[in-house]
Amino acid sequence: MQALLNTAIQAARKGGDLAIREFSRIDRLDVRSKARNEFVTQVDLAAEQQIIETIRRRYPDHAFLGEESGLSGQGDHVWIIDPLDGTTNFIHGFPVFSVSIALKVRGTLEAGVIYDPCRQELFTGIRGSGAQLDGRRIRVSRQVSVEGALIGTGFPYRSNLRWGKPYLAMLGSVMQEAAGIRRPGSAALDLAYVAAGRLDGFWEFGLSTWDIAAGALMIQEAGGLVSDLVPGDPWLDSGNLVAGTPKVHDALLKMLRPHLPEPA
Ligand code: 2AM
Ligand code: CA
Repeated sequence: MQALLNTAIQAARKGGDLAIREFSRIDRLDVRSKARNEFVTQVDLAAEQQIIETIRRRYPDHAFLGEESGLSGQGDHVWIIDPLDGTTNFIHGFPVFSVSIALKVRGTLEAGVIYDPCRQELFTGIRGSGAQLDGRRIRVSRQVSVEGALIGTGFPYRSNLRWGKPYLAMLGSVMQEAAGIRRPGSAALDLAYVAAGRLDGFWEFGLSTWDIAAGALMIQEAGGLVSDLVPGDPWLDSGNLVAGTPKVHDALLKMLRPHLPEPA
């Protein structure tokens, strides 16, 4: 598994380096222009192609599920790739974004890499072997309650706006207890921060598999918990998830679920 992870690390660094090179040019484009959106779409695509090529050269039989290119190939090994998580930040020149790569083998998440090219921080995890930041073991924080905790989240957007009302009620509840709430804009990086103990908990609706696969594995390997925000709605497919240290996870779940709408 370490050899597979090393290839993913190489690919993530390449993708991240490409993004950061282009990031320095984005300031020169008008923030509202269509050209800017097209430019970012091209960066996403180019980064994803570079990541896939790097892995495919080493593992030609593996399959890929990329945010940009969808599913290609088939087999036991599937690489789940978000080449640029935090696109809205990137478009606006806001330096919080990441590359996320996870490996599923016969349906089980086995390894993950999240690379933050702005800070050059590399988060990794292998099932059964723990999680690391730049090669050093990381663990979730020792926080035991939402009171005093720093909680990460993301707001529902467009197709997830149906969660808008319950989400605002949840935000109200968490605001009353937590030391602070952060909404940085790259879900993959938020999850890596939970694994590293920088955030004590996290919740969001409507994420995609490529946003969360690598980070969720890291949290589990760092001693934390990840689970379904909506009962019976598996988090890896629905993207509705709660995560945190074991106690913060449980407390968050208890605080958030009462605000969910009644099932139809
Ligand atoms: P993205 O940057 O790759 O799109 C932020 O709430 C998280 O939601 C990010 O991980 C972001 O990933 C994801 N997301 C997906 N679609 C989005 C959208 N239309 N607007 C904002 N965030 C989106
Ligand atoms: Ca994403």
